[in-house]
Amino acid sequence: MSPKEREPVVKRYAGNPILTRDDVPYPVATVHNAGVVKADGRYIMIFRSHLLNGRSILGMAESADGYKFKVRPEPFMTPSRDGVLGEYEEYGVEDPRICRIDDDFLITYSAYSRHGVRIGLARTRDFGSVERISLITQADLRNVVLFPQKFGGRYVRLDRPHSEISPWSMWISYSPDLVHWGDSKVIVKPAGYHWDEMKIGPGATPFRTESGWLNIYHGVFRTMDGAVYRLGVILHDLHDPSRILGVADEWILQPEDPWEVTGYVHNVVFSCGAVPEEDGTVKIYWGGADKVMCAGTARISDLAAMCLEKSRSPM
Ligand code: M1P
Repeated sequence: MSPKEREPVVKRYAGNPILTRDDVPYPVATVHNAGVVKADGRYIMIFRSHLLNGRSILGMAESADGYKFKVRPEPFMTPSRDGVLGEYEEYGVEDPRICRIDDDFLITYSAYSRHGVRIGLARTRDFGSVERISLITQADLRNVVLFPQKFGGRYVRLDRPHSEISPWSMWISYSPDLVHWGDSKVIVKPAGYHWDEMKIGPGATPFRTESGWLNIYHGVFRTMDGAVYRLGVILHDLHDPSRILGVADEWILQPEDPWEVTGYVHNVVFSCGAVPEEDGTVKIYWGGADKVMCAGTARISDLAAMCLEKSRSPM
């Protein structure tokens, strides 16, 4: 590496991509945008796949080391066919995030239909069966991640409403019961003429560090060759996550490997999951070009330092 080059913040796993459609025992076009948690020493991945009609379902894979995953023979979640959910999941279920609160693994996912995109909330205790709780947004919200604890007796989430007036920004909302949400306010906006200037969205479930809650998010920049999706980091106050301690000025990961540059949608790295480890590192998982799953590691202290030492303005 020449002295001009920055040490990579995220070290890519040498065996990337870690999961592709060839690993899935039913017909799919893609494997991407997976939520991941570590439970009882095993890594559980819930991933999105496009079916061959372009609509998405969720699959599940397990791993002992966080890199070599084996896919379950049957999909984990397919669009509901009944009632209200049948109507709002008609076009598919996408981009799951997993958040453990007590003994529950809560899954937020995008529900697509002719009415737009909403967020659904589902719950499992063992990943053997999954129960839908409710739709938790109106139309045109995406990228909802829950914090893994309550604050002042309320659940907290980050969300990303669509907007034509202001660039698509990150908001925070509160709930007494996980179903009814409100007190919403915007906390981070895209920065003008910056790598995340077109839109941003929360990515992985935020995790606690000694400096604050680390939030790995995606930012989008529009070029003459289409949009480029990169990953960045935001640090939130430990006691009040609406307080932003810093937004790292530089991205932590951009599309570089061939399977990130070219795929179903080219030039995309998009994260829905990260697993902090006891050795001070975090495993970060991302979809490459909306087609494959990749993984890498970063030192948690490096990510926090990027937010604290050289922050761009949150708003
Ligand atoms: O194709 C890139 C991503 O585009 C959308 O993300 P967002 O609206 O947050 O920018 C989603 O469709 C996502 O699944 C996809 O990876």
